[in-house]
Formats: sequence, C-alpha cells, structure tokens
Amino acid sequence: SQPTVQVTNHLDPDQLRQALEEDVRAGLTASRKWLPPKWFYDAAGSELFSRITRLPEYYPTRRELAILRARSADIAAVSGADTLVELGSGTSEKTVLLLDALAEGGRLRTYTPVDVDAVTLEAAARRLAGRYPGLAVRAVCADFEHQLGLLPRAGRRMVAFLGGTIGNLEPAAREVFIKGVRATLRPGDTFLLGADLVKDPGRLVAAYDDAAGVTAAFNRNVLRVINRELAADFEPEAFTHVALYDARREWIEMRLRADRDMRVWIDQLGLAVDFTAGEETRTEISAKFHPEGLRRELAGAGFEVRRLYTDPAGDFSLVLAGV
Ligand code: AVJ
Repeated sequence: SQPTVQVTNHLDPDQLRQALEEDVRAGLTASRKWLPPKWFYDAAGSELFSRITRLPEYYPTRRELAILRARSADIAAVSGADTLVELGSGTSEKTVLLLDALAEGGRLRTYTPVDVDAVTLEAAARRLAGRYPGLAVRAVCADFEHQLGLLPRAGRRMVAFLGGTIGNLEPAAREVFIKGVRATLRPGDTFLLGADLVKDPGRLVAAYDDAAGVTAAFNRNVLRVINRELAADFEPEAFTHVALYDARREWIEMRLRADRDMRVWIDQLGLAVDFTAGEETRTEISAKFHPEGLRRELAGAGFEVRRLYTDPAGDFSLVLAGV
C-alpha cells in the first residue's frame, strides 16, 4: 500500500553542523555581534515559540488565524491548488484551515511541509496524515531559504509562507528569496504570504518582550543550542533579553545584552569570544510591512497579486499572488 507519510531529509547533519559553525564564527567575531534566528529552533526552541504564539501580547498568530478562518474558502477557490507546500511549517497548527478548505473544494491531494526541525516536522506530518485520510504527506526537512530548488514540482501548487517569517530576512535577502520562490513556480501555481504590518511601536515591542518572559527564554535558547552543539560555555542567564523597534527600518530587533564582562569559550571552534558589559548581540530582525510595500515587492519579483487580506484590526496581512 502507498505510504501516506514520507519524510525526505535534505539536511545532511555534517552540512548543518558546518553552517552552524560558520554562522557562529562569522557572527561572534564581527565588530557588531550577531547570530541568525534560524538556530533558535531546536526541539526546546520550537516549544518555546509555540508558547509565544499563545501569549496575550503576541498578536500575529491569532490575527493570521482570524484571516485564515474568514478567507480560506476564497484562498482555496482562487488558488485552485491540489498541492499545498508550506515553508517553515513548524507545528502546522494553522495549516488545517487551508487543508480543510482545499479538501472541501475536492481537489486536495498532497501536503508538503518544509522545516529545519526534523522532530517537529515529522510529528506534524503524522498528525495531519491521520486527520486527512487519502492525503499524501510528503514532508521535506530542508532550509527553505537556500533549498527552494529541492521542493517537489508535481501538482498545482500553492506555496504558503505563513506567520510573518518573511520578516526575518533583511530587504536584500528578502528580494532574493521572493524571486527564488517565483522561479520555482509555474503558471497556475500560487504563493500565499503572511506578513506582519507596521503598527503602534508599543504593541510591537510588547509582542517581543512579553511579561511572562517566554520570548526572553526563546532568545536565550540560541546560547543553549551553541553550548550543546559546539561545546561552548555561555551562561544564558548572564544575558538580558532586549527587544526594540527600529522605526526607520520598520523592524523589531531582538538582542542579547551581556550583563558583565565575559569571556566565552567555544570549544568546537577553538574560539574565545569576549563580551563587554552592556554589549549587545543581534539575534533576530522581524520586519513589519505596509500593504503597498508588499504589493510592490511581490510585483517587482514577477508576481501578480490576486488578493490582499487583512484582519479587521489591520494588524496582519495575507497576500495571495499568482504567476
Ligand atoms: C516566527 C519569525 C514569525 O518574528 O514574530 C517571535 C519569531 N521571535 N517572537 C516573529 C519570534 C520572537 C517570529 N517568526
């Protein structure tokens, strides 16, 4: 019998490890230190992010869900997709709304979640296969930013990139990424993009600096990942979580501020890193958008914007674009 769940791993552990080593060396030897947000998401980090999505201050997930609840039927009809490819699928919590709508239309055949965290990916794949008998779940463990070329090409696809993760990319990388998605699509395929919108800075900052400290724990988790994977001796508790809004660049920045002078030894890199008291390491940007800007960037990459939805409060948007 046809297996309904198939997991393809494109992340060779050696390559993954090399990418982590390169990122940590490059970021922590730079004059202004930084670490890429990709390394937040080990099993503990994925769990912390999942808790973030339920925080009262963190509105994006709820707003996007509200849009999906209201618009999934329209999205399914306009896309005409039989295959849903989801980039950065995580726990696939929101995906059921899209899958339900596509199934309702009678065309749904394949779901391809794509994520870097193999554990979370496989659990989500099995859960969804159980929920939709007859659905072929072809999970792909990959770094979607750099491995778009490896995505399955069969079927009439809708590529969904939800949650506002597009905001993790700086403008130049974002342009490359959107053009890369465009290049993998054929006529009839669509791109569904979730993006957080510019709003009152107070609300933005609160969403990234919650009262319960879950985002702070998520931010420090990157140090735990480096300790474990590269045999480093970071003291995560000696770093303070910082979230600020850069109004000019219209993005949230998360940083880790050293509470005192410290020397950290990263054994696997043979590297000592000095932090001075108050020094900040940038760990994430989360860009916020204007609807016109989203339209412009998608059109500039060769997409035709078919729908731009927002929630009633105007906090978040979903764009459905064709090629
Ligand atoms: C998963 C990238 C969409 O930027 O809002 C949440 C990650 N970081 N709180 C975001 C995140 C801190 C999240 N994305």
